[in-house]
Amino acid sequence: MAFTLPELGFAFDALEPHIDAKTMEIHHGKHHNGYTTKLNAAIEGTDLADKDIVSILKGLDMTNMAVRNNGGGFYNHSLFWAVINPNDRGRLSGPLLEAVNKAFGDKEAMMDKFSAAAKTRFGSGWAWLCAHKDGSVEVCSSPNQDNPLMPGVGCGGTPIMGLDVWEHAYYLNYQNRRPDYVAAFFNVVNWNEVEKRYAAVVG
Ligand code: MN3
Repeated sequence: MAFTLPELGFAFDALEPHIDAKTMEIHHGKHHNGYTTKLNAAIEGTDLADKDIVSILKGLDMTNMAVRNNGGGFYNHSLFWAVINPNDRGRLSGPLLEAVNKAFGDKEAMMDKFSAAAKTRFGSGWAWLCAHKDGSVEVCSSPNQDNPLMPGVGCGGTPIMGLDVWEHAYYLNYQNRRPDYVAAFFNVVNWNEVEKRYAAVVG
C-alpha cells in the first residue's frame, strides 16, 4: 500500500501572519510531497510495503536511512498539519491539562520547556510533546526527521504535538529568527487535536 500526501485541511494563508502562505504551499506541496514519494520508493517491494506508518517507525532499522528520513518526514508533517489546523482550535483543558500541570506545573511552564527544546535543537529537527500510556507527558526534541516513535529517539513516548524547526518551515518569513517562529507557533496550536491524540495514547 503506497502512502499518499494527506490533504492540508485548510487554506495556505489560514495561519497568517504567524505562518505565511508561501511557506505553507512549499512546505506541504514540495517538502512533504517529497518525503511521501521517497518513502514509497524506499519501501516498494520490501516487507515494509504493507505496513502502516506507525508500525514502520516503531520497528525501524535505524540504519535504513531512506525509510528513517522519509518515513519520519511523512509522519512528522502529517502530525504537524493536524496540530496547526486553524479550525476549532479549542483551549488546553481536561485530562491533558491535568497531565501538563502534573509534569510541568502549568501550561506556561510546558510551553517554555517546549520552546526551549525547539530553540536549542541545533540544525534541523523537531520539538515534541509526548504522551505515555500511564498518562504522563514529556517534552523532548530530535534531529532531522527522527521522532520518538523510532527506537532510542527522544523521550520515547507517542508524539501528540510537534513543531518543525527546519529552516524550510520558517525562513521565508522569519529568516534566522527561529525564536520568533517558535513563539508564533503557540498562536496556531489546535489544542482539540492535541487532546484527541493524548486520549488515543492513554485510552
Ligand atoms: Mn518540514
